[in-house]
Amino acid sequence: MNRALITGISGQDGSYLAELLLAKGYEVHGLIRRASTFNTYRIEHIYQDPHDPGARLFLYYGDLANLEQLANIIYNVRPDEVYHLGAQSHVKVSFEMPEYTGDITGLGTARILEAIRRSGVRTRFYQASSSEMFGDAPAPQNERTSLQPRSPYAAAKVYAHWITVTYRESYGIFASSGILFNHESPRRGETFVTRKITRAVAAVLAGRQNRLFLGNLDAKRDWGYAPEYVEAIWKILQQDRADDFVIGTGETHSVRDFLEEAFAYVGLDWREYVTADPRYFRPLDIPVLRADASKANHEFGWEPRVSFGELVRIMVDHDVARLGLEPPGEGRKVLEEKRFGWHRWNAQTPAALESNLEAVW
Ligand code: NAP
Ligand code: G4F
Repeated sequence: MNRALITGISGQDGSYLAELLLAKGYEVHGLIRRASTFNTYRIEHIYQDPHDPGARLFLYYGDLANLEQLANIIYNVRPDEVYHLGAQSHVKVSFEMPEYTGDITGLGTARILEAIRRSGVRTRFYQASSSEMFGDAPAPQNERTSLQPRSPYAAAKVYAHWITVTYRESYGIFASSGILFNHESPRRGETFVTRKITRAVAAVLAGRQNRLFLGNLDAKRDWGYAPEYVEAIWKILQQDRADDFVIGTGETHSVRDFLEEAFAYVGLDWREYVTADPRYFRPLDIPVLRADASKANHEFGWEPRVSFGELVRIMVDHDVARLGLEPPGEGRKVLEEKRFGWHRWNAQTPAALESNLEAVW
């Protein structure tokens, strides 16, 4: 039985990856942070009592700020694969907390790699690199594009990316990076723009909200469907040699396009609800991200199956259903028809356990 350790298992990608690996027969170990409130709602539906002799999911308290603790976990678990997804992942927040972001998102990777090296455990390592690292570099961006970070988050990810390459080349560790473009889902954090919009669409329909405050509507992003991206993450660690891969759809859309698609899907006009708010603009933003994922396609046949319009419908359907209303249903149909196997509509985040906090970023 393969054994994997996932940092960031309570996040969007970590929760999908844990589901995928359990479906593949892995034993899955995950790092979670101690909090005074529940922060494990995304993995509640796959939780297993560790006393159960058949249990294959185990959770450990830990923090990316603490090398000794990470080294102990890696030494004791002795994973075959480490998926390092944990990070302070919000770009706007990184402008408010640059030092913390550098510590967790940047140095956190160095700590895990050093824990692997010191423990002497032979394991494959995955680094969650980001298209945000490309910054101003012209689109489409691929593995050879120069890195021109434009946020403290991006600068931290560039450090993490290069320290991964350094450990691969210095110590022969099988260390690979996935340079992933934006990927979204009903499990996306509520303060990222796509989820903020789809939650607002649902709240407007339910009569709970009549204003949506947003920042830069001109920014263009390459948005894909998160479960397909965790399939790519797994494939990256199954290659014969460690390497770096860009993952994205190759299409780009503006925040305005996303608004148009999401509100029109339920028969609303976004212009009647959206107001610009300076607090959501960043000191610097990236104008356009668009992936050239031809290397991943060539090396292991990865290609996205869910289109931009389908992604929007999946997310709106989920958020509408979450408020107890009947969704239009096209998104649900997409998931039923495309048959991911390991991931079905009814395995979405349990609505009742979701955070009720309003988006603040
Ligand atoms: P996410 O939902 O924000 O999840 C981040 C995870 O990291 C959460 O489980 C979080 O725990 C954990 N974490 C944060 N600080 C930590 C700390 N100090 N110690 C231990 N764990 C900590 O992010 P995601 O969207 O799943 O993304 C996964 C990774 O891919 C991140 O590294 C992100 O930067 C990167 N990435 C994401 C995208 C994207 O579009 N989603 C694109 C490119 C790269 P809590 O639940 O307790 O907060
Ligand atoms: O949804 P966002 O916050 O995602 P962003 O900044 O692109 O970062 C995400 O993708 C990266 C990959 O490229 C990841 F590495 C990172 O961890 C994260 O997952 O913002 C998208 C765009 C930005 O241009 C932002 O300025 O939407 C614009 N935007 C406009 N109004 C807003 C808002 N973003 C947020 N979060 N909130 C707004 O009200």
